[in-house]
Amino acid sequence: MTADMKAYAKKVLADIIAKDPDQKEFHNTAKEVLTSIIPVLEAHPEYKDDKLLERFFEPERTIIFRVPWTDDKGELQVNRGFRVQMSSAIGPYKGGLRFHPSVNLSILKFLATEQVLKNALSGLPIGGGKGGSDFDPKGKSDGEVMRFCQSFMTELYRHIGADIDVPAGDIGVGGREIGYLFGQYKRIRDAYEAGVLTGKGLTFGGSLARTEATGYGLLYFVKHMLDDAKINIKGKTVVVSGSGNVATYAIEKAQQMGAKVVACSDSNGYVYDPDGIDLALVKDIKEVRRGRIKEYIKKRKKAKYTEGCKGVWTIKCDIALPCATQNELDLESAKILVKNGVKAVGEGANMPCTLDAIDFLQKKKVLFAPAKAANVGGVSVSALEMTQNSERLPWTFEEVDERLKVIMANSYKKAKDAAEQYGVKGNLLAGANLAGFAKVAEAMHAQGWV
Ligand code: NDP
Ligand code: 2IT
Repeated sequence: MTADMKAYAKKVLADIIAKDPDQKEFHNTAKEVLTSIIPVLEAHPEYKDDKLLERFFEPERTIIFRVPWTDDKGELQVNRGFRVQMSSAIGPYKGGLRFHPSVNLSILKFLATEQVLKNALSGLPIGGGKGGSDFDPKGKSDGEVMRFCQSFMTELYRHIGADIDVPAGDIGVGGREIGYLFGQYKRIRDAYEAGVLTGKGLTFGGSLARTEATGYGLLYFVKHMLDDAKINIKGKTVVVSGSGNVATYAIEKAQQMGAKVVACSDSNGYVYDPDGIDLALVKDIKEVRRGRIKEYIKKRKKAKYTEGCKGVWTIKCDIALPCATQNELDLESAKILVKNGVKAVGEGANMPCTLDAIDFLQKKKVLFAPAKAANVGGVSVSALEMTQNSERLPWTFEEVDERLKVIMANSYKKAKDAAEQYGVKGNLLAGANLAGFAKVAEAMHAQGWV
């Protein structure tokens, strides 16, 4: 039986690669998931007849569209827009929009697949999707971003809805972009359908604590993992990559928990501050002025800036939190972290560690918190935002934060228990894949061959 299901998974992976040979990021996700979930297939041989894996890795729908917009000089620009509606097995498609020049179908299929499993782990009724554009918001005026968002929504609106598909933010898409997207959606639909997007401003249906949710949730998860290993986070040295939404609130919660965060970065380079990162300064540079992290050293004399983001992992730390982007922590970086005595790695970004880096960290007994379980806080509070929109009642910050804590505790427990149940004790990545996949597969099986 084992050999049978292994052969089935292997064939599915080979077919995925043969069908779309250029989609490297998607192949990586498929490989990561397929190597973990064999025990679920063995427990359910009927899934093979269902062609469950073939269906799981084939998006229900992929939408690709033209996004023409006018820049401040009056010149026409043309970008490409995407929405990958991966799975509606357990709820409406749910997942962020990414605006970054690197965006392509492979990256979005990888992110959408991760989202399906992550959303299953959230315990909330949300399916999985992801979208975005190769538009680069960097250096664009507010007017240009607004016109881009309006054009993007002029196509996307027909594919989304509170019970259909609910986009939110991701890299390059924050409160400003969601505001512009919502305004255009409302204008086209001529109806106030607040639950169509999440991450909205607090004056028009947004949820308190959504901004903080991913970073805070990551720390709640990491703390459970450390507690189990009898490691106290207080006084520990932390390195965070990125300085965007996830990184900022990971730093904030780590500091509140008594850890010392000594570094953060952006796509140009990283800052090391031996006195601990001044978060108010980071927020002012990144959230208010939309500047570069390099500017940090103008105000903090002991801090040092280094060009290139990979070097951030050469800083000695107890806990490393990659919160920028995929594949940013590779085997070489993992080896340096281990040499420097790292005790735990928690993924805030989606798949920031390469597969060989994860393998190495796990072999060296470094505690490893996988993205799909550890960064589920963001999408979970998005789902709570949908709930508040449906009941037309806003909740307090404390109420949302309390629910977030419960969700993160459950996500940790589900990954841990599934790992134990299926004989891979301590491997939270395998546990997260097993728990997430088991739920989605059960729903797919129950709904027949669709
Ligand atoms: P932001 O756009 O707010 O921040 C992204 C940060 O990462 C910035 O500091 C950016 O630097 C840096 N970055 C982006 N691309 C690269 C790159 N190619 N190389 C190095 N650094 C890079 O995005 P978020 O904080 O929202 O997202 C960060 C990660 O977390 C992503 O992987 C996202 O998918 C994931 N995530 C986000 C959630 C959310 O709720 N927002 C939820 C769960 C996961 P620069 O300023 O130079 O662009
Ligand atoms: O990767 C993610 O989970 C997100 N970008 C958040 C998605 C959401 O719908 O809030």
